[in-house]
Amino acid sequence: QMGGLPEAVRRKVEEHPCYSEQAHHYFARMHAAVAPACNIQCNYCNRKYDCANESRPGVVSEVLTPEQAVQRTLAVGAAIPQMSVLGIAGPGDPLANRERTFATFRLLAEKAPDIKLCVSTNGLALPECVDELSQHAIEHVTITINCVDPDIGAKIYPWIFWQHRRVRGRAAAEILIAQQQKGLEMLVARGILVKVNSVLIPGVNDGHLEEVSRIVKAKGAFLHNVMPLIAAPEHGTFYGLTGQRGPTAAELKAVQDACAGDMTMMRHCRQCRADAVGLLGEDRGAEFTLEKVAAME
Ligand code: CLF
Ligand code: SF4
Repeated sequence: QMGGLPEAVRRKVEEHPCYSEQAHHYFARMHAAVAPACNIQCNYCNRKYDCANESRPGVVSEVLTPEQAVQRTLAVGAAIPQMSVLGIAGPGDPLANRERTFATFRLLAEKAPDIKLCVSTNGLALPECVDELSQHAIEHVTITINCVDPDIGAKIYPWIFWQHRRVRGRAAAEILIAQQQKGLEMLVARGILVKVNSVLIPGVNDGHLEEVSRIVKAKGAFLHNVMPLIAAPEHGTFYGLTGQRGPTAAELKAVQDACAGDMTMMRHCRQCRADAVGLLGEDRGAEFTLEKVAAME
C-alpha cells in the first residue's frame, strides 16, 4: 500500500493509527471533546450524544475547555507511551467551535510539540478554515462526505446553518456538498492528508458511495472510510425515516469492496467516541476523567 508514496507522505501515514492499518497496533490516539456546537443537522445524529463526524452517536462525554483538554492530553501522554495523535472530532463539529478547537491546538503545540494534530469535520466551514489549519501544522483532516448528489443529501441533512440563517432541504445539501468539495481541494493543494468518512445508510446512499469514492479520489483524498450507520433505538430515530436500519456486515463489505476498485479503503475503523483514549479498539477514557487527571498531578 505504501510502496509508491513520497517520503513526506509516508511519514504522515506510518505513525497515524487511522491512516495505516499497521500503525494502529503501535500508535494510540485520543480525542479532545472540546467542540459542543454543530452547524448542520444530520438525520443520524442525536445531539444528546457524542458526534458523529466520526459517526458514533454513542455515549455522553464531558465537554472540556481547551485548558482541560490539554491537561488531559498531557496526563494521557505520560501514562500511555504509544500516544501519538490528538484528534478533535466532536461532540459537535470542531470547525463550528473554531475558537475552542484552535485554542486547543495552539496550547498543545506549545506544551507537547511532538503530538500530531488531527481534526474531523462535516466540511461546511472548512474552506474558511484551511489557512488556519495549515498555520497550526495540522497534517490530517477527515471530512465526512455522505453524498455528492443534493437529492440524496436532502434525505440525510434536514438543515444547515449558513450565513446566519437556517437553510433546508435540497438547497442546504447543495451548499454543504459544495463546501466539502472545495475544502477537500484546498487541503490537498496545501499538502494536508485528507481522509473521507462516509456513513453507509441502506436505501439512502448505498448505491451512491462508489461515485463518492471515485470523485474524492480524483480530487486527491488519501483514504476512504465507509462506516456503518449505527441505528440503535437509544440513539434516536433517523428523522423522517422511521425504521431506518444500519447495514449488515455483508452489505458494508460489499460497498467497501465496490469503492476499493477506486481507492485505498480504511477497514480498521472503530467508530470512536468523541472522547476516546488509547489504541484503536480500546477505550481508556474512563481512566482519564477530569477528576482523575486532577488527582494525578
Ligand atoms: Fe480521531 Fe478520526 Fe483523527 Fe483518527 S479516529 S479524528 S482520524 S485520530 Fe480513526 Fe476512530 Fe475511525 Fe475516526 S478509528 S472513528 S477513523
Ligand atoms: Fe451531529 Fe456530527 Fe452531523 Fe453535527 S456533523 S449533526 S454533530 S453527526
